[in-house]
Amino acid sequence: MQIEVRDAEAPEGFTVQVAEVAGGVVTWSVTNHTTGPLPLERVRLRLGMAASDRVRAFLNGWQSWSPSGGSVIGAGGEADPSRDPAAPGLLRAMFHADDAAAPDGVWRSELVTALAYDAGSAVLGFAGGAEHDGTFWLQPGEIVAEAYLGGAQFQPGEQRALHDIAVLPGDPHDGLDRWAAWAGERSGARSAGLYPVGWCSWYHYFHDITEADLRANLTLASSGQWPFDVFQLDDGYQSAIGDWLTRAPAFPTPLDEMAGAVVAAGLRPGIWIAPFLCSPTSEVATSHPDWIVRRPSGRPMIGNVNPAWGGEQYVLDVTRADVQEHLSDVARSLVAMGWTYLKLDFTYAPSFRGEWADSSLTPAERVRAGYDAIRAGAGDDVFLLGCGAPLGPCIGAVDGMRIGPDVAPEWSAPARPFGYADTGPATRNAWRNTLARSFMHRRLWINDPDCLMLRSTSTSLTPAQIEAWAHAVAGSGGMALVSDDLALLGDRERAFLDTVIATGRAVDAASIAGAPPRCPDLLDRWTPARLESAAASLVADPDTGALLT
Ligand code: 9PG
Repeated sequence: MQIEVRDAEAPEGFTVQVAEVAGGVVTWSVTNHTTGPLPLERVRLRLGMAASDRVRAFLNGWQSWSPSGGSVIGAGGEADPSRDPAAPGLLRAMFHADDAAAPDGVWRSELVTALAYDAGSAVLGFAGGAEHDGTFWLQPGEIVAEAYLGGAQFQPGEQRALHDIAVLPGDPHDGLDRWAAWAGERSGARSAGLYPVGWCSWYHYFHDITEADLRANLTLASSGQWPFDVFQLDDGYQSAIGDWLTRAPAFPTPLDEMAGAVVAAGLRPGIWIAPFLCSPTSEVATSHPDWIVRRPSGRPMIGNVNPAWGGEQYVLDVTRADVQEHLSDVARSLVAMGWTYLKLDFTYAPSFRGEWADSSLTPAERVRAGYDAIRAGAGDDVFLLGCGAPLGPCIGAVDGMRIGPDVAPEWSAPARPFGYADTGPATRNAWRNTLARSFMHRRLWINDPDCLMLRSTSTSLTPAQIEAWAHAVAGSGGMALVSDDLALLGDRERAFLDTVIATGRAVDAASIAGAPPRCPDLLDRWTPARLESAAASLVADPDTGALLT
């Protein structure tokens, strides 16, 4: 398959240099050639490919929850979700790097893509994403590689190197593995940690978690009955979004004592924070109004709207030195209390368009600055789990990465009036990304497919769906966290968990040894059905969750 560089496209005042096309790697940079400062949204490289009416593609989403799967570029392919006229701009900004709606007849894949058509197949991928995001805009006969800089200010004469782009002809599964190994290496991936097994409070208790629930589960988890290392408290303990060191009334015990109780039970304390968000009524927002970034309109930036948190949530300006210090302090304090596993959620927010203190940074650099501040406070040994996180900017920053939407006690998501249905909490949505992104495991980080759901009551998952999802978690080699009230699980679930973990460990070991799992039907359908590895083989009907082997 021939892919050649046709030409580069840059806005007035900028020039793109394509310095080298060698060994399948395109090296490029961009310069502000004027005598004044200029903002840069994006530059593009047009790559030609042999004409073909129908191209099958792996479309990768931008952040943890962005849907990823196989589609057809051209007639018959499901359109990019940004084309839904009901989809609000906030969701486009939340689920894509470039918040522009896709043009008619154009599809996008972010950071990496795999393509197959009449004349051959290839994988294209950026070397990383810490300096800017990367989007492939795809249509039959043309691939446009876009470096997204989101309006970053360039000084007069300033030149910036852009992330290299690998073009890897040949088998798409081999290509994805080679790309992930290369990008991980180039971006200093932290992918060598232990296989995490544990418990998480979210998917049974959700926001209603109390200290009493947590302690009841800790008692069960510590009784030797369960093979857990990590015991992770999720959303619900905090006094407000943004105030991570003070507690809600349902959590009377101070956080350091709570971590101590987890350690005393022989487990590693984990805790959830959404470090870049804050509630308008939080202590952090009311005592530091200048820390909140403004939208171009001058109003405070809204990073998420969640009724359970009291509605709109603001975004901290992670480009300010004092905010970075605050983020480091929060992480340092939690670690000093004993919480050595931090789940960092809703971390897409610094990529939103706004009046950031340092206007020279790209959206990707802002996200990374936030993560780097947390790492600086947490230290090198703490396990950082990215969630709601842009993939590219986080390679090298996180130890674990959520690679899909939330599981739920149901298989399919209810329809939503505002589009992006495939991002909603539903086990089927988690399944899609877990299979489609399995090649990233142990190359870019440790994959977090999201939690196992083992209970047979307080759920509308059928026994077959519970089993299919557990096999997907195991077959991906990714993290294995249980998220049920442990009192609801009996000997059968306990024995099943043992087999799931044994398989998961074997798949993980094979991934480390160089043979990660593969999704053979990745390019054939939007929601794949198959996952294969040296240690496990899985086929299920993704519409029903019924296992087929
Ligand atoms: C806690 C949860 C859990 C879960 C995370 C994340 O689009 N949304 O509004 C949206 C809300 C919640 C959500 C994902 C998306 O879940 O993935 O594991 O930690 O937050 O609130």
